[in-house]
Amino acid sequence: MQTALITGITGQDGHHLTPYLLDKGYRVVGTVSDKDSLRADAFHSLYPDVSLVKASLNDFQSLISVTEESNPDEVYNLGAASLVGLSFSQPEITANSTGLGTLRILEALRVLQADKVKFYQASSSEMFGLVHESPQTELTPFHPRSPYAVAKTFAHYTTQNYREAYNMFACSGILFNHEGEFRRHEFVTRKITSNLVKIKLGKIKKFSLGTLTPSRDWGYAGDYVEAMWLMLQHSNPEDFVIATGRARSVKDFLLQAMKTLELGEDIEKFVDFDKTLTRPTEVETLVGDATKASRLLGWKPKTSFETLVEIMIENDLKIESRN
Ligand code: GDR
Repeated sequence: MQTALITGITGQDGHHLTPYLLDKGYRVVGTVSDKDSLRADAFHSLYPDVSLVKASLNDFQSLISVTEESNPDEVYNLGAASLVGLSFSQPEITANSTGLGTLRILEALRVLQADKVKFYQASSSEMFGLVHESPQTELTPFHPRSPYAVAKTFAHYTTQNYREAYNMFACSGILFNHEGEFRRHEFVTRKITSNLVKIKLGKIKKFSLGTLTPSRDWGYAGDYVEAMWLMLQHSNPEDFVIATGRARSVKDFLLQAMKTLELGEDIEKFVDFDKTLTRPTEVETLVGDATKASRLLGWKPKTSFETLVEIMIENDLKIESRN
């Protein structure tokens, strides 16, 4: 039986990757931090077969212990301080867990001479930032625009360096925005779907957003975790862009969600704008070219933009109708 160790398992991607790996017959071990006990309990009730172990990307010793004890075949480093906007007010916390955290877990694997372990790093399209070309590929230069993106870029290059210096099977998936029913409410897509559902049910009248103009390449998280696994089954450790190839603005997402809920097209009726929700340096448009993943891994996104919005709305309708 293969063992997978997942850092940050209680996050969105952990919720999708865990059942995917359990279905394939893996033993799954996940790290949770001390502060996460509520999320850990909720996760445990969904997946009682998963072992949850206390460990932190900020604590090298805990990473040594969890790696030694779980003896994994594959490590998925999904843990990070993942809120881009928040990273501007918490740059050091972000650099520590998102950047140095990756270094610590790679170093734990190196020190333990776990050189047969395959390592997946959750890299981010945010690294492209102020884009040098469109669409972005594995060869597009990085130009990070937030403390979060700077930390992810450090982690990306660290993964590449451990691959080259120590011959480790270490690779990065450069994932563009991926959303779904497990998305946290702080991210714009979930903020939109959950608040529009509350409006539909008569619980609130309006909500606030920062800006409608940025565009993102939005896919479904359930499709993207398959790409993570495929990367670790590939013959060589390489980096891959994972994206749908289509950019839509925050406004497009909002209008699609309003359409799904039959709320019309009058945005101002439901949305206020709040400057404090904007970022000092914004990333205007990201759109990825996943040709390499399609060619070498046979990976393609399966879920359309419209279906993604529907999945999120239906999930929020279920939750909000219960409360
Ligand atoms: P992002 O996701 O920064 O792309 O990073 P987010 O949903 O936070 O923002 C997307 C775009 O929407 C704009 N926006 C707002 N964002 C939030 N959160 N709240 C608002 O009120 C709001 N109004 C407008 C943002 O400015 C931005 O342009 C996500 C995360 O999952 C990262 O961890 C991951 O690495 C990348 O995607 C790929």
